[in-house]
This record gives sequence, C-alpha cells and structure tokens, in this order.
Amino acid sequence: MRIDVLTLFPAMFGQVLTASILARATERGFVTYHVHNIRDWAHSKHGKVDDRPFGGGPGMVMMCQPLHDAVMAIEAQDGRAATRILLTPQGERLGQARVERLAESPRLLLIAGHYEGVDERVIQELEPLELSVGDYVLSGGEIPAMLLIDTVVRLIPGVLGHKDSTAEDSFAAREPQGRRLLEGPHYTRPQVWKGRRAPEVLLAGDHQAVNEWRKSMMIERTRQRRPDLLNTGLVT
Ligand code: 9D3
Repeated sequence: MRIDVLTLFPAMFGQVLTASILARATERGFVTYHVHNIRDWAHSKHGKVDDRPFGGGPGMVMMCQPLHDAVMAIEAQDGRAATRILLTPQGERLGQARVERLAESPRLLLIAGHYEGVDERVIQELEPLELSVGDYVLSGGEIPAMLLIDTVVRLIPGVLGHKDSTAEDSFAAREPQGRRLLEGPHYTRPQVWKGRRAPEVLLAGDHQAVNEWRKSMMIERTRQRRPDLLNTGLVT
C-alpha cells in the first residue's frame, strides 16, 4: 500500500511514521509513506494556502488551488488509483468496518485540514471520502490522519507479528450476530498482589472453563461500559 499525506505541518508525521509498527510495516515492504507540504503547490511567493472566509467570520479557509494542484501532481506520481480521504469534523465517524475496507485499498491519499476548514468547491471537485475520528474538537486533521494510518496499516496482512492479535481485538472481534465485545481483564504474576488474588479459574488449568469465564467477563464488561455495542440494546 502507498499512503500519501497532504498537510501544512509535515514535521508532525516524522516520529509517528518511523516508530513501532508503522515503521516495521515500511521495513518489511508492506507500505510506503509520502508526506507532502501543501505549501509547495502555492503560487504566491509567500506560499499562501489560506484566506479569509467570504461572508466574514473567524479563522481562515484553505484555498482551492494549492490543494487541488497538490492532489493532481501527487496522484500522477504513481499509477495506482488513490482512495482520497479528507479528515474533517463534518465526515463520517471512523469505525473498524471502514478501516477494514480501507486496508484493502492499494493507495490512500489523506488530506489533513487545518484552520477553520477547506473551501467547499475543492471538496466538490475532488470528491474525497470525508472522515471524522470522533465527536470532539481537535485543532487540525493531522492527528486524525496519523490515527487513520495506524488503524489501517496494522490490518495489512503480515504487518503484525502475532497472527491472532488482530482477529481477537475488541473492535475486530465479532460474535456470530455481528456484535463486537470489549476485552475482559488480564492478569499475570504474582498470583497475589497487595492482597488481590488473580481469579482462581485462570490458575486451575481448565482451558474450557477459562474460555467460558473470559467470554462472560467480556459480555458483562460490555454491558456495563458500552451497552451500545450489544446489538440494539433492546433485547438482553
Ligand atoms: C471549533 C472550531 N469549529 C467551529 C468554529 C470548526 C473546526 C474547524 C477545524 C473544528 C475543528 C477543526 C479541526 N479538526 C479537524 O480538522 C478534524 C477533526 C476534529 O476536530 N474532530 C474529529 N475528527 C476530526 S478529523 C479532522
């Protein structure tokens, strides 16, 4: 997979893309990252990429031309068709189902907005998939872009060492009915710590009993903390 990022703050991506699993994915040849500064496509000599909003109001708006030229030039660098994505508070809320589909794309082109927003006409022209990462206010799309890269790259087959560690993830794990459960509690040595015993069932060596206990803990924890994940919540 090739991942292009268009941003006004390319330096924000350096440490994230060169550490841990995201770095291992490049070292093993599963993915390449290409981070571009939108300012490089500005026409004015001061590299102007934003302007005051028509109609007034606070903040600045990202201009059409630099962003559009950047997307056209960068897409031409590679023959693979890119899935264009704009990170924006107005987007579809990112979920694991969307992440799974994106992990099958040969190429992602991520546009991180900044300032108050992007001129609507360039959004109409580029027709990107618009994604939000949740209902809270960030100062820009850079951290959402990194978050999306992290969720997608770890799903590329071979990137993770443990074969089962994706299948058993909270949000990837699916019951036959399609529901997703939170993980239950984890324990390791010592058996007693500050007077707190690890659950006896985990120490007794009965694997069937362990599995049943773990499943019941997952269901109970999900019911308590995230009832929204249990089907409709209408039938318990
Ligand atoms: C508080 C400012 N808002 C109304 C005046 C508009 C606004 C513009 C730009 C709010 C946030 C941002 C920057 N955020 C993103 O670019 C962003 C984001 C987010 O803030 N929350 C969740 N997902 C995303 S994806 C991109």
